[in-house]
Amino acid sequence: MRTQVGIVGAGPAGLLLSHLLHLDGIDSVVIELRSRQEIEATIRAGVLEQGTVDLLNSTGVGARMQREGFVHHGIYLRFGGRSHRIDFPSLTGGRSIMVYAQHEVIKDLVAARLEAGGKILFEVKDAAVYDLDTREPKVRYHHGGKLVELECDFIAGCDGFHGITRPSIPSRARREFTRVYPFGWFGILVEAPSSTDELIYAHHDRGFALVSTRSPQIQRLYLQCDPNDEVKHWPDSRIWEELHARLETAEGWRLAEGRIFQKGIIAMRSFVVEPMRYGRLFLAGDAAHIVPPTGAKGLNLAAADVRVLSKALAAYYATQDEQALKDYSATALRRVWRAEYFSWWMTSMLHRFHDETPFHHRVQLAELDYVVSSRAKAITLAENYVGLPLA
Ligand code: RFL
Ligand code: PHB
Repeated sequence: MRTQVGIVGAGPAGLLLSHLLHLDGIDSVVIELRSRQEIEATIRAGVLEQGTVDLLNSTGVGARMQREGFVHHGIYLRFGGRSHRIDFPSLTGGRSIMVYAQHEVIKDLVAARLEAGGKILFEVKDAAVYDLDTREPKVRYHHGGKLVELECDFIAGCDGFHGITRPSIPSRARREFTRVYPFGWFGILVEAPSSTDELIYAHHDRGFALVSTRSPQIQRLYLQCDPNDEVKHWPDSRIWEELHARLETAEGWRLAEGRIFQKGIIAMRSFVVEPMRYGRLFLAGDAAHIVPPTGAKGLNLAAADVRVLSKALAAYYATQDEQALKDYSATALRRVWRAEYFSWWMTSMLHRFHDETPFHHRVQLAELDYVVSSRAKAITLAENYVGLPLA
């Protein structure tokens, strides 16, 4: 079997890359470990930057998001028992964000690819990539009981943080940067009316809490927890007690409770590999970098990577000029490191650290106070949250 671009992983990075390449007349095959049903049901991100929204709209896969997603014009920072709104449009020249779940984006991209005759192979086993430093890189895998070799011009490693493409780069040819945080997030989905019109990021003595949403009927809530804790230690009553304590305000705000139908614990890390290329293998999305979810940047970075990569591949096929491909890693990494910085900053400002001194706690509160009272500092938060320009 042969294709122009072999794509490992049908997450947002792999599917969007395949879609963008198709619009430029470039053939690709996507191979995915999991079933279609599974990838379309995995609960992850919820916030799309303006640039991601614009990209989905301008490439014809935004119609359902426009109908069913929710545009938010700000967020609340809550600390010291009070809420403070950060207004995005007035701080960023009119930009906003969209609340639309990642698995809905996945459904839209899978449908668009299959409708256009695109090839996505689900439930592929034992994927491995070979001959990366030659002009004929290959992907080998088992599919439907058969061993398949896929010959490619290029391979895109879009297989997430635990995938096989990044480790296929010889260790002497990559450098990795890691920070593991001493806490995790306990995330729940709840059947309840929303308690707020916009997301609430709360700093509290007992730890961070976040109120997000999926729809007027379904709410998404998180609270800072021990990363090694287990879901079984968190009966519903304990979750509500903790959320109420961390979110209550002097103004008497109340969190609406409801039936909790999903619980999970998420580890928090910052990670980058450099460069994002080895020979004819290009890494994109979580395969190349991870951010803690506090800045809502992971999915958006994946979209930004594949936009740069698809343009570089299109330039190569149009003119045989490899310059944009040579620049891919440096171009993508510049944006990646800025998002790494923002996510690290938001995480550091809002969470309780186990080795924190009372001094550190006061400094966090002073920084939050500065963010909500200085236009300059508020712009720093707002322009990063709505997303830096894609170019
Ligand atoms: P993904 O989504 O992990 O997809 C990788 C795909 O590759 C497949 N795969 C393989 N396929 C074939 N062979 C192999 N050997 C394979 N190994 C793996 C996997 O099955 C999978 O389908 O990576 P991608 O495409 O780079 O996308 C990245 C995003 O998923 C991620 O950054 C975001 O979910 C992060 N994130 C958020 N990002 C945002 O922009 N806004 C948010 O609000 C936001 N909230 C979040 C988040 C991530 C979270 N979790 C669970 C980590 C909230 C949470 C709770
Ligand atoms: C979510 O809705 O899942 C979500 C929102 C904002 C974040 C992280 C996750 O910063």
